[in-house]
Amino acid sequence: MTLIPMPASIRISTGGFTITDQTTIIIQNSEPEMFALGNLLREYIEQHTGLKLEVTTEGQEPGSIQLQLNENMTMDAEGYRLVIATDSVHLDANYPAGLFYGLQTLRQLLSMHPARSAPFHLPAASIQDSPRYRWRGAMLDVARHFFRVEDVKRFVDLISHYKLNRLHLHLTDDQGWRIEIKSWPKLTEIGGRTQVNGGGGGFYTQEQYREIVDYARSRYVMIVPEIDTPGHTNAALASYPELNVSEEATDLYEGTTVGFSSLSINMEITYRLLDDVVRELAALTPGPYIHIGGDEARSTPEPEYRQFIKRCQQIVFAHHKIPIGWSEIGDAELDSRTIAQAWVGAGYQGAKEQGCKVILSPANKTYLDMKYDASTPIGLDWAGLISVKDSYDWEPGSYIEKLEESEILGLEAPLWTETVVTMKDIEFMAFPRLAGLAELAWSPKDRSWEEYKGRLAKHGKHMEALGISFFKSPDVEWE
Ligand code: TNX
Repeated sequence: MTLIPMPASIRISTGGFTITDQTTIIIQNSEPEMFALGNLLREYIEQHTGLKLEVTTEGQEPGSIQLQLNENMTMDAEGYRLVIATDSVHLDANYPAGLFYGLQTLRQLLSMHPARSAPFHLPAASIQDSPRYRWRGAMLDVARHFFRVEDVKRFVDLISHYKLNRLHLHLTDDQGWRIEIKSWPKLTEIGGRTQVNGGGGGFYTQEQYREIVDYARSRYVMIVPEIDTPGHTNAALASYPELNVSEEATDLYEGTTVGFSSLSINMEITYRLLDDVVRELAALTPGPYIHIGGDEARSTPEPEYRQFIKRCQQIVFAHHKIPIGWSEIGDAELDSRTIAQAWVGAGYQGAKEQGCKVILSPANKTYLDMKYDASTPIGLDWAGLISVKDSYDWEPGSYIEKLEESEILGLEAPLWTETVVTMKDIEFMAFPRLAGLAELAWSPKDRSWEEYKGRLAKHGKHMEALGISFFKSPDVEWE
C-alpha cells in the first residue's frame, strides 16, 4: 500500500473490485453536499480511467460504490470506514468530512493501478480511519509574494488530498496588505501594490476572498486569516500617515528584513484600525479563528507589546472570534481560549501556563521555506536545512519541551514566500515534505522513516499524476 497518510487501521484481503463503465456511484440522498461528494468521486475516477460514471440516489448494490452517512457514535467526526469487496465498495462516515477523507484514500488506491489501462482494479480492503490531531494545517504567506486565487485553490486541493483541514493565510506583512478592507481602502490601494523584489503585488477583493473561503469549505479546509501585528505592519503604515506617530507615511518596502515596523501602541487610531479590520474579516470568516501575528515585534517596547496583545485579543473576542498568535504572545496576559503557535523560542510556555492550547510549527522541522539541502535553488536556511527525512522523522507529541499531549491542538507547516514566487515554487518547497507532515498530523504515532521511505518512493507516481512539481529528494529511491 502506498497510502499517505497511512490509515489508522487497514486489513487487506485477496481479490478486489473492478471499476467498469457499468459501475454506479450511489449516494444516500440528493442533498447538495452529498451530490458534490459523489461528483468529486466521479471526477477522480474519470481523471484516472477516462470512464464517466453515473451518480445516482438509487440503484443496485452489486457493481456500485456507495457513499453513506450514518450515526455511528463510535466514529470520530472526521473518521470514515471504507470496505472494498469484490461486488461493491462501501464508504461511510458520521459527517461529510469523513466521506471526503475516505474519497482521498480511494483516489490513492485507484492510482496504484496504471492510468487509462483497464481493468481498473481496487484491492479488497477494510479500512477504519480517523485523525490523530484535530488541527492539521498548512500556512501560505501571500504577503511576501502575492498568489492568485487560482493558485490558492490549487494549494487547497493539494493539502486537502493529504487530509489537512486548515489553511492559514498570512495576509499582511511589511511588503504588502492583501485583503480589501472597505473602511480603510488605502490598505490595499497603496499597501497592496508591492511585494518582495518588486513585480507589483496584488490583493484579494472581499468577493475573491469569499470565493477562496467557499472553495476551501468544499474541500473541508477552514481558512484561518492572519493580520500580523504589531510588527510586520509597514504596508499599513505606508498607506495611512495618521497611523504613524510622526504623521508621515513610511515608504513602501520590498526588502526582506524583519522587525523594523510597529503600530503605534499609544495612539487610539491603532485600535480603530484593528477593530474595523477584525470586524470586516470576521464577517468574511465562517471559522472561529483570527490570527493576530504577534511575532518578531522588535520595534515595539516590551511593556507596550504586552499591553497591545491584551487589547488586540479583546478586539478579536468582541467580534466573536478566537485569537491565535505566534509564540511571543505567551509573554503577554492571555485569555485561556487564545491559542499560541510555537515556532522558535520558549514563548509558548507562557501561553501554556495560562491554560492556552498550542499549535506546533517548530521551524527546524515544519518550515517549508527552509532549503532541503545546500543546493536547493530557492528557500532560506536560518532554521537549518530540512531534508525529507528530517521533516518526517520526529515525534510531535514529545518534540517540544514541557508540553503534554493534551495541550497540543495539532500541527501546522508554514510556507513563507520571500524566495517563493510561482505555483511551481510552492509545490517544490511543499512536496514531498508536506505529505509526510500530514502523516504526522493524521496517522497513529507508531511509524518509521524506513517504512515511510519505501512508501513514498512508490507514491511519487501518484504525485506525478496529480501534476505536483515535487522535489525528487535523494533520501528516497524513487520508483
Ligand atoms: C520568521 S515565523 C518569520 C517570518 C519569516 C520567516 C522566514 C515567523 C512567525 N516569522 O516573518 O517570513 O521567518 O522563514
